[in-house]
Amino acid sequence: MDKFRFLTAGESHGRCLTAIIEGMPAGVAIDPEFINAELARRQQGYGRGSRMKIETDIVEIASGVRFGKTLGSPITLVIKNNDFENWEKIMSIDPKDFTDEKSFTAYRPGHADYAGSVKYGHVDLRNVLERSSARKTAIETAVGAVAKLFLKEFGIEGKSNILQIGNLTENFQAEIDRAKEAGDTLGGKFEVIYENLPAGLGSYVHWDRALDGKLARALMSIPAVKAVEIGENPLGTDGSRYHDEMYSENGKIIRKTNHAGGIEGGMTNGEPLVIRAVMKPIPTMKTPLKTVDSADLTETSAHFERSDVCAAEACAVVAEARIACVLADEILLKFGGDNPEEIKLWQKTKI
Ligand code: EPS
Repeated sequence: MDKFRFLTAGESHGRCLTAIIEGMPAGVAIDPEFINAELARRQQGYGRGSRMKIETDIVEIASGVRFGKTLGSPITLVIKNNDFENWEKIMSIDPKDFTDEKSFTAYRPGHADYAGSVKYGHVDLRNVLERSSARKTAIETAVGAVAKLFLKEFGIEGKSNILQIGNLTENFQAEIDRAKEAGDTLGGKFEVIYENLPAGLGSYVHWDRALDGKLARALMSIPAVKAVEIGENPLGTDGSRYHDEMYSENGKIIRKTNHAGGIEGGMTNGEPLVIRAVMKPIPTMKTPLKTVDSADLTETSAHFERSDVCAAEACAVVAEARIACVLADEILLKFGGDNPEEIKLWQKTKI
């Protein structure tokens, strides 16, 4: 991300989650209620765990916005963790407060615990859990909501749909109830669709400018996402059916299909962007998996505190946010400009 940049910070049970966004032009309308509505969407979905009953994620905008419009300066976002009041001592920055209450050493297979402890030399796996937790996707959703408000200035909007939970393409709730009863978890598949994109975002000239590559990276780095697919699954389809034929109508090029999902040659082609992703089942499980204790290498059961049974609906909202950030960056890369009026000049051209 070259022009729309951001950094996030914050632990799952720390004081707060924070982001600084840099590169947002001036004059973009920012409605905190829209950001909060996106945060609420991320907290919902059938199968979420008890942490969501504690949190009501609300954004505080601490810089970069005045009287409802961006200033062009860095935007600071903060989301308070309500649960921090129960964890203040455990998450203290002061060595005098040391406690091993809430420490754990039984790796959760499938989570970051083992590789994270090897990498950073943490003995207490809590030190890995706190940042590897999907809790950080709350602040990413807030950043994505700011990107969505920027895209809205140009009529670009996104949405998502759940396609599959576990093995099922309908009756998701019964499947989630079954997994919950068994102390198990479920993954899922979802799609994200963005409409009204101009043709020519991304590029074919170099691998790191290809938009499909940037989108895949943005989605694959969401915790638990294991596969990304743009457009229709091309396996088992002849080229004559797969590719979207072109027609001319009233001086405009039109397509009757969109199997390519709006991307050709690493660039948007003006059709809706359709991107699908698969989330694996959450690895923090009530009926724990077999594992090894890092302290003495004895076989034991994996750590369990609390978890979601299925977070695919939340993951889809996070994916919308990540894609919004990539698209905001691409609009700025292609059209530049320091305020929406300058950027909108492209809409007067025939792209
Ligand atoms: C999450 C907050 C976490 C988990 C979940 C996602 O809160 P806690 O660990 O306090 O219950 O509910 O994260 C995971 C299951 C995980 O393994 O990372 C959130 O805000 O989305």
